[in-house]
Amino acid sequence: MKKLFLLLTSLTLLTSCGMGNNVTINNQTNTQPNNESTITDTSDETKSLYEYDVAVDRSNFSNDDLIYFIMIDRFSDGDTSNNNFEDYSDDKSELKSYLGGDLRGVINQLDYIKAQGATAIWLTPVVKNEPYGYHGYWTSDFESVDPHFGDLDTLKELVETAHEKDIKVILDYIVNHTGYQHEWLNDPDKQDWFHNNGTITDFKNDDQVLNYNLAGLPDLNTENPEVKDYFYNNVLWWIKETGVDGLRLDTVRHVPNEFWNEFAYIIKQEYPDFFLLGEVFVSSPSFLASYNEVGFDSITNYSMYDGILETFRIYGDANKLKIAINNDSKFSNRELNGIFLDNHDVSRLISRTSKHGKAYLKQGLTFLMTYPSIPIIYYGTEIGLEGKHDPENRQMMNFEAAAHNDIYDHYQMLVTLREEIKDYDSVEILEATSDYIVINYTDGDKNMIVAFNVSLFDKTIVIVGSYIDYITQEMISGEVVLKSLESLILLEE
Ligand SMILES: [Ca+2]
Ligand SMILES: [Ca+2]
Repeated sequence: MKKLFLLLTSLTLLTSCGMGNNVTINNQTNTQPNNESTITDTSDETKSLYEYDVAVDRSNFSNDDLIYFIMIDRFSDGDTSNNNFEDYSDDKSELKSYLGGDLRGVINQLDYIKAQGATAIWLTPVVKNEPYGYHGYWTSDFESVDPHFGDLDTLKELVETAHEKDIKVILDYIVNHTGYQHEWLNDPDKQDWFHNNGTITDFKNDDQVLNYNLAGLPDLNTENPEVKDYFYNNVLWWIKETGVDGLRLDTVRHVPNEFWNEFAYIIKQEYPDFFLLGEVFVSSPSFLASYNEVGFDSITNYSMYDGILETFRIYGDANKLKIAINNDSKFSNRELNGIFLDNHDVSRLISRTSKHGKAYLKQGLTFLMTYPSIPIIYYGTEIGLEGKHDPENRQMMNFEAAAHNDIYDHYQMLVTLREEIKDYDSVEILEATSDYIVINYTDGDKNMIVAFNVSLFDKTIVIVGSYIDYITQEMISGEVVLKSLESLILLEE
């Protein structure tokens, strides 16, 4: 087990700031999230900064992992008794209502999930939501499981069963906002738990990004020591109760770094190899990389996502993928970043391009499954589930569609390949034009060449050395035709 490394200098810094009496946690009182706070307030919390040795892999994840991302309500309905509530609208014809998926459904499908090469699942928030909060991001109660999805015991059973199958579990956790109608809004004692600044209108304005309402959702005052205490205790309670292995932190850039820094410290102090994946919905690689120093092990790599989008589409430009790969050097641990083709906030890749969606999806999957980071596969992407904007990108999973499905077959080929290439962690771009890109990976001994032609015309590339085409098992050397809209995976003999 790898340990959390704290730089001695940070401890000195804390002491010199008069903060020797910083965070202390009493394990015994963390059994309920609403217990009286046990985290000692500091005199000047906003200045606290715990430094992490970001070069050290300190989590229980590596780039051998693959995360399968599940929107609980849209995956599998394993318990029809929790589908209908009088106080909710469960209209199955309407994508903005609950459609019946639940934790039991996830448990039932763990073997399918495992067959997708998954070593971990990320679940959309399990917490109780207000009406129409099928996605989980409109919290009405931070301390209970949404009854549409099951209960705490079912969640514990899910984690236990997943662990038996060597699948880790990541919960989605929100501290930036509550649902629109949260009861705290009407509590006279909690008026200073919110910023009350109105909705964000300018995403270039840092004050607005941090302190205004995102999409009108009540923005929590995460500088308020009471709010901090609440969430620091709440998160430890969820981890302890459920035994999950990691968290995907929602809307990270809308909450101050000081909050996350302390949040990460408090978790890692008790669970040193716990995995923290930060959702930072920004393209700048430098900005994304800055979050490693805040305390996140892994960042959703939207810089790479942009490179993928601009490459694998009609009239795409493979130079954009080259730029994104080069920008990955800005991260201190690129290999722990989450890379993805799509998710619940963006169009599915297959539906984004005006033509040849299937071909570009296959190429995108090939890139994702060979590049040395952590692939995040959004449920249904492996079968070519379609959908543009929210909520069309959140259709119900179709397990039957895996049969006679060339995208699924392609994906399964990649799952097998990925097992064989776990040590190919070093990346070099051999050639890139707007039409195609040739990437070399090595394990220090042998090479693997992966090439993509994103143009509508065949191209010829030259391979130096002796290789086997992974798909056809043919010997490849010298000039080779890279067919339009196809990829090549070549393993050195
Ligand atoms: Ca159900
Ligand atoms: Ca905020």
